[in-house]
Amino acid sequence: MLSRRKFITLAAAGTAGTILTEKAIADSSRNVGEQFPIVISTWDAGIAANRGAWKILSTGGRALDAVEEGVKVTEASQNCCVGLGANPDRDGYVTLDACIMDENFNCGSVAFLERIKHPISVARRVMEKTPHVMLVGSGAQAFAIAEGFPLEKPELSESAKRSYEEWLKKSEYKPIINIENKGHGPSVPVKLSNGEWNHDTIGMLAIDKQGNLSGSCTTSGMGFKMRGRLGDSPIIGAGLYVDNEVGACTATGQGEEVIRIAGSHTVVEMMRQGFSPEEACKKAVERIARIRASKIKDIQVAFLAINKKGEFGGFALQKGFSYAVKNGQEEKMYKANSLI
Ligand code: SD4
Repeated sequence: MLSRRKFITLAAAGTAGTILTEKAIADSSRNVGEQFPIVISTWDAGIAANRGAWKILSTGGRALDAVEEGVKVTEASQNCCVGLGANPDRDGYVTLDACIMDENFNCGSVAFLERIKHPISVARRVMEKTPHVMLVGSGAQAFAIAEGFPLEKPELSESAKRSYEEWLKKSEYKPIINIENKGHGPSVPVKLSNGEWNHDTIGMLAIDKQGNLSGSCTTSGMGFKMRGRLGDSPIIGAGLYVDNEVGACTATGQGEEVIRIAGSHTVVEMMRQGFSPEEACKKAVERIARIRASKIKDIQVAFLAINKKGEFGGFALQKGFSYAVKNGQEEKMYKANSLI
């Protein structure tokens, strides 16, 4: 977090802008150790992912490590929507996108990555070991292999195989609104053996004991997408954004709509202006609804945000978006409000 001394230095240099007042510093200091650490993540799979992150956060670890370990739980779950167990593109290949961002504007991203189990960890290596932010496709895969990540077999999971076969019957190429309990991506929603319905992204935001923020986002993208298609999830500013002086945001839903308004960055800027996390998410959803007015019945987008004080909130275009929260006091699913 911004220390009092650093704030005063920045203010004297005229670079702190209107971000934090003395009162805000006092407020956020009070929250350290009481409300922090905290981790929040999108959809029902967030509960298990948050527990993965909590192992690090509860022992005083860094938010960056927590958001990596947390979403690795989801990536490793063969029954889920994220990682190599997820639905393939329309040519039958699973292609994965992920990004990660820390409290110092360091960020890394991979996209169109095949046969690597933990794209989030490759994204972190891009951030830490290259001068770049983003690697894609065969270049990202070659980098992952050089970094020691095993190349997995090009096999679909049992559930992905079933839904792909079902999808092939009609080969309908149309994004489906993602609503938990109704499914997303496949034309036919697939109920998983653990009782959950599929969707295909997890975004996670955490604040550690020290009050520092980080975020991660990982996805297989929209099920049965066109080969080579990227959504918002690996794009810093769209699927994820972190500003340690203000807050963080992650997005889910139809990535094309999120990219159009640089969604997560927009939400963070709204929080900078003083809106609460939920209000900021709502503003971004309203912007999409306004510019895509003729299409909104066919679109789902949702944002999840947290501010520097640890206040959190989400908002979606359509009903059905939920998110998981874990801190010292609670472990809980929240249903987000929606515009429609
Ligand atoms: C994408 N935003 O690739 C992702 C999809 C998603 O739940 O969030 N699905 O556009």
